[in-house]
Amino acid sequence: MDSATSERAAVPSTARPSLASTADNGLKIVIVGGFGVGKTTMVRSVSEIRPLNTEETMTRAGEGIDELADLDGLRRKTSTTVAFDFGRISLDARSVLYLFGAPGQERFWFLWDRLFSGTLGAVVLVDTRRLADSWYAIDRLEHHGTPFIVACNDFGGPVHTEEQIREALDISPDVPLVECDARDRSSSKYVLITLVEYLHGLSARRLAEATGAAAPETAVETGS
Ligand SMILES: Nc1nc2c(ncn2[C@@H]2O[C@H](COP(=O)(O)OP(=O)(O)OP(=O)(O)O)[C@@H](O)[C@H]2O)c(=O)[nH]1
Ligand SMILES: [Mg+2]
Repeated sequence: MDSATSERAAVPSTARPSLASTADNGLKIVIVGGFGVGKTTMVRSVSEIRPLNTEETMTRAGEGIDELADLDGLRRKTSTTVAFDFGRISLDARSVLYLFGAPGQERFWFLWDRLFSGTLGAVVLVDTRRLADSWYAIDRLEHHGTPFIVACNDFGGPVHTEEQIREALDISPDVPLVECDARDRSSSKYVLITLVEYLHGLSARRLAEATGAAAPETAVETGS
């Protein structure tokens, strides 16, 4: 692999805000999902540092996914993630998310289990035209006991009801399900905030169960 650096960085390379000294709450978040659902796009759109991407030109090893080239949004896709994407976003003065975008092609799935190590939560990015492509991601997250939310990326596909999507993905009613446009920073940020609030709620509930106390309401500040 000759380059691990994004050629299409979300921010100019000169704009690299240093981490606030008050940031003492670092959370590792993984963005997973099937081939070409927009994982790299989401890391790029939301990262406040120039994201690390490990994109390589798709080769014959991509055979078997060629039929996807007819789908809107994937026609011009010529590269694929071969290791992972990395980015960072500060949610508030204390909370920083370290974002890892997983590779989507099946031949790189062996990397996922390593990527999940130390992960507090995950976003399962979904193209609603290809819901079954997300099954493996959900299966692995459940295997690892990693909490996740589902974000339906807007490829202009057929509109499904929330119930239809939940049923197709076989996810519990507790798992947040949101819509997004991975190309849009504020939309991607909303997805991440939804995940962090979900994680806060889960840990508050676990603490309350352990101590017998009522779980407090939790919310994350949303600076732009
Ligand atoms: N229409 C539309 N296109 C999108 C959206 N998000 C991403 N795309 C396009 O979809 C294609 C695939 O996006 P990627 O970010 O490379 O997807 P990926 O999940 O990282 O792909 P792999 O790493 O190869 O699995 C790109 O051409 C994007 O420009 C979206 O919300 N809407
Ligand atoms: Mg990618």
